[in-house]
Order: sequence, then structure tokens, then C-alpha cells
Amino acid sequence: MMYNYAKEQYAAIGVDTENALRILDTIPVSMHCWQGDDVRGFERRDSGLTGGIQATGNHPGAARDADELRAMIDRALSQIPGASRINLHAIYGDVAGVERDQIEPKHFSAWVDWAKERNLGLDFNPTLFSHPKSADGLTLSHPDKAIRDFWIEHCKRGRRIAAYFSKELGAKSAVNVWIGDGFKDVPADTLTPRKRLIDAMDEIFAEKLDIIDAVESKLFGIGVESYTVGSHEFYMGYAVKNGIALCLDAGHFHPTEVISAKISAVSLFVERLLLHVSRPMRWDSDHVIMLDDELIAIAKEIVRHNLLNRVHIGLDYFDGSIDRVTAWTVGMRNMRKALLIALLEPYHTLRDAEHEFNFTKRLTLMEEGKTLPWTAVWDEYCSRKNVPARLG
Ligand code: RNT
Ligand code: ZN
Repeated sequence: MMYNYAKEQYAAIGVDTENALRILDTIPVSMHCWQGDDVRGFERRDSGLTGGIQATGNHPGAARDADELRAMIDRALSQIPGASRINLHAIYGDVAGVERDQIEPKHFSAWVDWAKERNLGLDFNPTLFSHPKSADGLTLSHPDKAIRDFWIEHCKRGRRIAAYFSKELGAKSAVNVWIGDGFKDVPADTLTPRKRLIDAMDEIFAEKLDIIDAVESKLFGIGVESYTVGSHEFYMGYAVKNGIALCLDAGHFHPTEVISAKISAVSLFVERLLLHVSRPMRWDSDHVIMLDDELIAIAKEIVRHNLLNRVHIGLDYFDGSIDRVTAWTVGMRNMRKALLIALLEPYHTLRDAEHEFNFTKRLTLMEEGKTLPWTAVWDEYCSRKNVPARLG
């Protein structure tokens, strides 16, 4: 059998494939609901997607309501092995006609019932874009206190909804705050909006709740090319100072900058990291994640440094040009494949060789590792989990 052969091959380099599969199966990956409808949501507002992000493509089949979205997610999950969570945005509750500063747990009870039946955890994101009160391009850092307060209230309520998820589903819900605040052209005052944002966040995070709070930085957006209030340095400082989680989105840095290179450094200063695994193509284009070098590097950094309990892996992309269920399925499976490849790495041997300055051995082992039969281990995993080993 292919798997037995693979098991022997890995045993020869000191890797236990059964142990790798055991760990792999328990790593939760949070699937973003917004791939299912191109980030439109169910407010029935028709203001279009704003905030410097863009979903393109007109493949048929975008979810029109929550039942359709959940049915699509079910189809995706039936082809994804291992532990999944579902990541919701505030606009995906039963919120038609409900203002954002009025959202409550009851608007999300259908999601909770559905998640309970499937033993899924839920994560949450307040939605600070695609709204008349974000039309100036500023939300939590807006000079008008009434606008800031509106968004502060939205975020506070979002955190309470996440606490409700934590309680009902028995697993801590991660709440990620991302805002598109910034300027298209070169600003004069880069400081004041950041001060306002600090004050707003201090208010938002004041209530102690059983959730994981995270803040997500960004370098630029469409129409926000020059300056973002919530830059990497800004949120890194805020997260360190306030003991909350930092969210790193793979598409939010300069084109040659990769988040895999940041994980170990950040892990020394923040207790928890949230990842938005995405694939930027020349810009923050949010393409479906491929099983590419960066995805494998991200997985390896998490596994090598024992960060599985401190890094929350979530996906973040929205491609409207292909079948949306397939977009989820391919991306989620790729994330798990990358984690499997990482778990099958003889890390301790590599590390020991490096510590002894035996770079020859390190290179040889790393290169030989690339052609070991990890696909046979993947196939075995899929067959044990009753999902297809191959798609298409
Ligand atoms: C935008 C951020 C943010 C969004 C989602 C919809 O650049 O990555 O995370 O993609 O919240
Ligand atoms: Zn993101």
C-alpha cells in the first residue's frame, strides 16, 4: 500500500506519520464566509463593496441569503478533512434593515444553531466598510465624534456577539477588527488619526470578554494608496502594549514582503497571532490560496516553533470568477496540505544540523524532504476522514 511505503520512508528520517496525522486533524482552520457571496452580506443595502477592497468576477451562484450560504458552506465542508471553524462578518447575520450599531446575538442565532449541529466554532468580524458612515474613508479614526461613536458601538456589540459564540459553542471566538481608514493622497497629518484610533480601540476593548481580540494591519487599499491609519507598526505596538492578538494578512504588505518571515519574531512579543491566509497577486488581490512556497513556509513556521496553540489560522480571499464552493474547498485543502507537509518535516534533525553549523546536511535534508511521498499520507488522511483524496 502507498501509505505503508510512505510511513517507512518517513520513519527512516525519524518522522512518525501517525503522529503527524493526529496533530493535523485537530488544527482548526477558520473558513471565511465571505467567499460565498463576494463580500456582499445580507443587509440589503446595495451600497456595494467599499473600504479599499474589491471582489471581481461574475461566476454564477453567489449566495443570496444565509440559508444559501450555509448550504454552500456545507458542500465545501464535505470535501475538507479535519477541524474547521466558520468566520463571519457582521453583515452576514439576519440583519436586513438592522443598523450596524444595533446588532445583537439574536441576529446570529441561526448561525449558532447551524454551527452546533455540525460541531463548528464561529469567529466574528465587525464590518466597518460598505456603509454610508464609512464613505469618507475614515471610521474609527474619523474626526467627527458621532461617526467614531457609531463604529465604536458596532465593534462593542460585535465583541458581545463573539462572546455569545464562545459560550454557546464552547470554543473561544476570535474577533478581528479591520478598518480601511486612510488617505488616497499624501497626508499632512499622519499622527492625529492614529491617536483617535487608539482612543477608539481603548473604548472597544475595555469590556473583558471570553474572546480572542485581534487587530489587522494593512499597507494600502484601492483608493487608499498613500496612508493607512492602522499600519503594521501601529497595530503591532497596540497589540503588544494591550496584550491582544495581532492579525497578519498575507496580502497586506509590500509585494516582496512575506508574513512567514514575521511569525517567529512577532510570537516573541504577542501571546496570540491571527492569520489571514490569502494570496496577493501584485497587490492585495485576495486570490484563492495555492499550495505554493509561501503557504508551506507559513505552515512550517507555525509547526516548527510550536505555535499551534497560539496562532489562529483563518483564510481571507474572495474570487468571484470561479465556482465559490470550489474556491473554499481548494483553499482549505491547500492550507491543510501545507500543515501536513510541515508536520512531516524532520525539524529537530534540521535544527540540530544548523546548530552545529552543518549547513550541508541541512540543505541536503531540506531538498530531499521535498520529494518524500507526502501525497500518500494525504490520501490516507482523506480516506480516513471520508472525503475525496482528489477533486475534480
Ligand atoms: C481587507 C482585509 C479584511 C477583509 C475581510 C473581508 O483588506 O483583509 O480582513 O478582507 O474582513
Ligand atoms: Zn484580511
